Amino acid sequence: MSNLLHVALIGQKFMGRAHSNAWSQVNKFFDTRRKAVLSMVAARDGAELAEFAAKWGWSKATTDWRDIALDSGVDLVDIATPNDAHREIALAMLAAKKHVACEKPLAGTLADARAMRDAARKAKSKTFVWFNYRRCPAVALAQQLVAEGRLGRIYHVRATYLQSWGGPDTPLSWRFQKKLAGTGAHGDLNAHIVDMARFVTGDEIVEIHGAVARTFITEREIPQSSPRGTQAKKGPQKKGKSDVDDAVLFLASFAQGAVASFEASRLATGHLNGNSLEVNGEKGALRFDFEDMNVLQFHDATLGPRTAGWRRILCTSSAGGHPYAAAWWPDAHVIGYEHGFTNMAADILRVLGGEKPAVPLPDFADAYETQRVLEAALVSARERQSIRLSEVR
Ligand code: NAI
Ligand code: SOE
Repeated sequence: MSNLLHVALIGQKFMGRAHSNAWSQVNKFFDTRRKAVLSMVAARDGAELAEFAAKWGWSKATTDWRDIALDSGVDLVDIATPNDAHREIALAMLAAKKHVACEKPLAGTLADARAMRDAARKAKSKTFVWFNYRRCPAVALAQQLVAEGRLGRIYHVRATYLQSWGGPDTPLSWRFQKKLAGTGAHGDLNAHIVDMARFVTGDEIVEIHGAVARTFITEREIPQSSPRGTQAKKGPQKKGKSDVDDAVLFLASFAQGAVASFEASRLATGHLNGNSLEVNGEKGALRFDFEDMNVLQFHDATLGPRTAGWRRILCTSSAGGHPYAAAWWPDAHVIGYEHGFTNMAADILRVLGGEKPAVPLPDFADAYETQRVLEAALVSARERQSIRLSEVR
């Protein structure tokens, strides 16, 4: 096995930039056995692609992702395209014997996600899913503390992912179209908090007790395409159907008895990227809020009422063994959004180099379990009844 991992990326916009940054930073901060090489990038926007490749250091660029499947030099394919494209690309890359790291949600639909899980089962190569919030040191520490039994029996999981960018003035994009995205806030945001809740508790959701899915805004302006460098013409704008949920809320039970609530919204005025999780157990409680992402709050109930209380742990101490802290800066020199992706790239390199990741990585089988929970919540909302996960295969 070569100590180099040749990476190809598909998609060059939001996640394309985040992943390019991760792959280009990872060898500088982490001493992994295997090193990333930025080999090829593919995306639809041919006019911007050469500039993007040069800026981020990708050696080759193509507007046809199939070129990557044909390139025997590529070891790992990183999929950062809209959800509807995940399945076709992942299946082609697994067939071409590439490792695959796919963006979340695994797919827009359960059927696509199942096909991806099944293909990964048969493949010799490895799969990964970019549930990046697992790799915030505070979330990784939460997972470790629960696994060590510091919370004891878990009673409650309370998770919300609140944003407000999806108001009526936001134009139509793939994110609002069912055929491209699958769902709206649900697959986009609940996917993250369901993954985080499963990851931190190490437990599985077995029943959805009830759910509500709401589309508040049913049509949006179609953005007018304009030649590069010119303004789009003003005038009456055409509207298109916005047919995904803007918010989905649901209640659930975990196998070991904990009860849980999940809420995702793109219309939660006052919240920009409020991804938060609280877990309450018999011996203590934990809470995380991405808008203060370096901090894990821990309440150690075993201390007794005299000294127990919420403790604010700044998860930046390498001496304290905080996950990923040793790779970055001295204590309290905090990290940001992009570091979660670099931490994930490091763990992918570790796994593919025969080393242990800092904390477990989700693969297609794992992400399929999250997708089943999402599907069960949608069925529960549609049928106005509780759904056992065993009914969703
Ligand atoms: P975007 O719209 O900003 O970029 C999509 C890119 O995919 C564009 O470069 C486009 O040219 C390319 N593309 C689309 N269809 C393609 C095809 N058939 N072949 C090749 N390239 C194609 O989308 P964004 O926000 O980057 O989202 C991409 C994926 O990442 C989605 O699955 C989304 O859910 C996920 N995502 C995950 C985040 C996270 O926190 N982990 C954050 C944002 C997005
Ligand atoms: C938009 O809602 C978005 O970019 C999601 O797509 C991401 O997954 C989330 O992490 C941040 O918000």
